[in-house]
Amino acid sequence: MRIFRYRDSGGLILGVMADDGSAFKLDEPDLITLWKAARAQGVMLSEFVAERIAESVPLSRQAESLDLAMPVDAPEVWAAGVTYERSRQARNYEATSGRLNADTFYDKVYEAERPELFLKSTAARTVGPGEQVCLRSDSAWQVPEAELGLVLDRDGTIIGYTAGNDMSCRDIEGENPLYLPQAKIWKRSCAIGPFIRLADTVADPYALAVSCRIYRGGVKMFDETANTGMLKRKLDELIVFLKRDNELFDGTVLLTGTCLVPPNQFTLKSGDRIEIEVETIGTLVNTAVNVHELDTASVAL
Ligand code: DO4
Ligand code: MG
Repeated sequence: MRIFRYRDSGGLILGVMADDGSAFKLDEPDLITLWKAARAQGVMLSEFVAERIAESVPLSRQAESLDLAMPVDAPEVWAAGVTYERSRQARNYEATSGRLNADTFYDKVYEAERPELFLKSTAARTVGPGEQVCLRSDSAWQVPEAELGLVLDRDGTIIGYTAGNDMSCRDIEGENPLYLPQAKIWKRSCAIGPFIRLADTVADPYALAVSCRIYRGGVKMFDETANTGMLKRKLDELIVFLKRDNELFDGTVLLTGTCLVPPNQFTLKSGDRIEIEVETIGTLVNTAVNVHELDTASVAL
């Protein structure tokens, strides 16, 4: 069961896609209101939504053909780093000018009890499906990072799972790790969506294929798939550290780290189409543009 939002003439509408693919409109304005209503009744969110579906007529269109929007207004997006071996290798490469097997702080954080967690984005910097993500003007080595996203409530309970893109500048981070905020945070450097699969309908979050595809002028430049089974950390472990002495807000998204990195020679260019797919959750599609080319009037691809 997957939650989404779509635009129609009346504004943003909350919807749910049932397992057979049929889509339904929900009366609640957003996921958090829905979550609270299920909690107030003491039932699982999927049960609560299933009852609604049973009483409703499906929409005449498939969810994918609607004008999909960001599925939740995440007040903050946090991200975990170096949670996969592939990310550790890539970070070591960029930090040591290719001298692999160097013992770096990335090796240390990969093994340490405390995970790397950083504030990735705020609501105003995060975009949804079909929207443009931006390329920094002072970086010559930029990549998307395909990541499983956890949608959390204020207690750190996982409401659902989504797909996320942690846009990253490898040259800026590689030059000096203290530049991490600049390598990670700028205008439209984070995308999430389009679907949130309800947590209580995911049998095993450690068995999801994650794919990243990049197209340039219709030509596929990168296409790889990994699996959340390769995650070094447990999701609960990441949440425990995120919550520690910290205040979380309903709808916070925690990206769990990338398991896919394009070849070292690759950098994103303006016009590239980025597809990030998480198995059973959905495919997030965005186009990269230079900041000065941003088309704020256009939200759909
Ligand atoms: O250490 C820097 C960030 C790494 C990261 O974003 C990732 O592993 O996904
Ligand atoms: Mg990342």
